[in-house]
Amino acid sequence: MEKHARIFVPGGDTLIGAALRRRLAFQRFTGLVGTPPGEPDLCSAPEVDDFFRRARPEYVFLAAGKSGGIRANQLFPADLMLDNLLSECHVIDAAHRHGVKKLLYIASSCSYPKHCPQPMRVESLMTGPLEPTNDAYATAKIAGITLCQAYARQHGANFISGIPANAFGLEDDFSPEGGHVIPALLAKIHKAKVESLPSVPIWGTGAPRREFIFADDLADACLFVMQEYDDAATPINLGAGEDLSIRETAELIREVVGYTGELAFDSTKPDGMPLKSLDSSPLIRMGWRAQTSFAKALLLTYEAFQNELRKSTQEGIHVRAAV
Ligand code: GFB
Repeated sequence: MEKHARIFVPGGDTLIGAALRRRLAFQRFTGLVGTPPGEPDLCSAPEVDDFFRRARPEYVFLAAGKSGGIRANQLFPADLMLDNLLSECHVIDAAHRHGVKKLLYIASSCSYPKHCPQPMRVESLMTGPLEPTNDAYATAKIAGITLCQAYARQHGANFISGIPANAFGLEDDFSPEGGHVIPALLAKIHKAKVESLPSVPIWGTGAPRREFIFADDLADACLFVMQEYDDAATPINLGAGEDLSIRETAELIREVVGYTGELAFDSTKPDGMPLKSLDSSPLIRMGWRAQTSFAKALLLTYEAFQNELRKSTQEGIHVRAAV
């Protein structure tokens, strides 16, 4: 991928899309096209087609598609599934018709069956029922993987797929209801600390295990596979190898925030997939390594949350003053 190549990151404002744009800029790729707010409406086929005709991207990192934590997936399965299906179909088809050299589709670890041998290998995809709390979204992500494979088979398109571990990071969704576990707990535990609450509710039993990857490391892995991996028939896992229980995760977050209250596990709330650790040995064998320790990534994410809180409080003050 040449430094001046025309690169498009659909979903440029998502957690992963923003990290990708930051990583591309850091590595001095100067040819980004369609960056927000200039990104086309990915749910509109004519807008996507017109954009590809005008901008003629050569490489596409497909990070688009609404996502959310376990609660968001329970509340809005249709919204999440439709947004991901429409955006991936429009972008993948336009990429083929407008001669994109290579496309990387970013899927999700929930694409694996609920009960899957651990660590999860791509051979296990579609070998069993999905986790019910996110089966709609997961089906859309599996459809994206399969559509890339179909374009590769039918048209010889160099469209590869990456399956990331649970990503978190600077541009995360910190909303307690919609966010994934790390941003949601950072926000909840921070609030408990500020308001001196005696305890914080943690959903589920704390027993499920998750493999996490810092979004900036995931972005680096995406650039790596875009340049080094060409097996369009076989998705590649994008993991950093850190797998810990939700209880351990919550305890680490409590430490980062400096909260001294209790963590109250609420087993009436869903656990989701019991285990979600990835076998990323193909990526590791190719020489990629994550650069950010989990502790450092948690700290950076917490700082980003606090900065966002300060900004929204100032805006709040500003808005009140303007009224
Ligand atoms: O990150 P999370 O929402 O998504 O939940 P999944 C991970 C685990 O953390 C679950 C527990 O066992 C939750 O019950 N948890 C505890 C919490 N407290 C909280 C909390 O306050 N908020 C949240 N969100 N979780 C998602 C899929 O599954 O993984 C998405 O639903 C996507 O579709 C994503 O695939 C990568 O890891 O369970």
